[in-house]
Amino acid sequence: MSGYTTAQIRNVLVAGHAGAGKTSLVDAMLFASGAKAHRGSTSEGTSVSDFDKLEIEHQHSIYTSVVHCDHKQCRINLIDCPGAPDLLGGALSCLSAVETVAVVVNANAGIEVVTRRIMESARELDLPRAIIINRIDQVSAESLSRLVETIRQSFGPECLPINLPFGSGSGVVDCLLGAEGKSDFDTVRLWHARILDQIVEMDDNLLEKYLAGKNRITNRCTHRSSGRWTKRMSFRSCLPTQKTGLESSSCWTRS
Ligand SMILES: Nc1nc2c(ncn2[C@@H]2O[C@H](COP(=O)(O)OP(=O)(O)OP(=O)(O)O)[C@@H](O)[C@H]2O)c(=O)[nH]1
Ligand SMILES: [Mg+2]
Repeated sequence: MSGYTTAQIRNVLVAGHAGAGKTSLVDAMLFASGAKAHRGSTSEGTSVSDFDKLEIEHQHSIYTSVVHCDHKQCRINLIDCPGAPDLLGGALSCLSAVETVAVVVNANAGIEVVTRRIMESARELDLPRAIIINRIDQVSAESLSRLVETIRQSFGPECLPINLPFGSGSGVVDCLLGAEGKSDFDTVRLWHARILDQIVEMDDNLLEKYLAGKNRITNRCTHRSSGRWTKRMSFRSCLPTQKTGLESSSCWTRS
């Protein structure tokens, strides 16, 4: 690797319960970023991350693998961990090597044992966490909405979706910078307002503008302040992998 400064490097642990779709997500990210010309598939035995003979045979990750892709002048190192509870040690031992933990949740199964263990351990280390709700094409908008509420009850009401799904999970709409657009559940405006409320709490200048009138806050301000927000908050997201794999919908919470 060359040409990247330390500030341009992101180390992200991709963890979560077995079958949540971590390896598929990593394959989708490698493809969407252009790191791979073809999208790997665990079920077809062509995954970049699950390349071992046993992994291909069992269609589950057994070993932790490190892959990377480049995005917006950053080198992103992705550490894909096995999600079987017996292999949890693989994920836990990587926590000290990353700055962010992406916790993938299977929308079909909801919060599972490994989800909680990883969330707890990452919180103890004060690591920002992103919850990615995956396999959203397999559930109804109602159950997805219920899952978001369960996540907020379990991990804190500060968890807010950054994107919401639309078109029966075929895509997502941005709630961080946009307040318009259609979603399969709830309005984008509602979640955008909640995110904005949290962001302005951390920035006095922005709070002043906010109190003077919401329309005085530009996307540029929101984006700039959201950087500080992400450093002080944990970051959680929902991300459908069946399309590009890089669209995302996210929630945030205090550590
Ligand atoms: N329908 C649908 N299936 C998915 C999605 N993501 C993953 N899958 C399927 O879910 C199964 C499990 O995916 P993996 O990527 O191997 O899951 P994992 O979290 O890496 O599992 P472990 O390695 O065992 O921890 C595979 O059959 C994938 O094809 C998705 O977004 N939609
Ligand atoms: Mg895997």
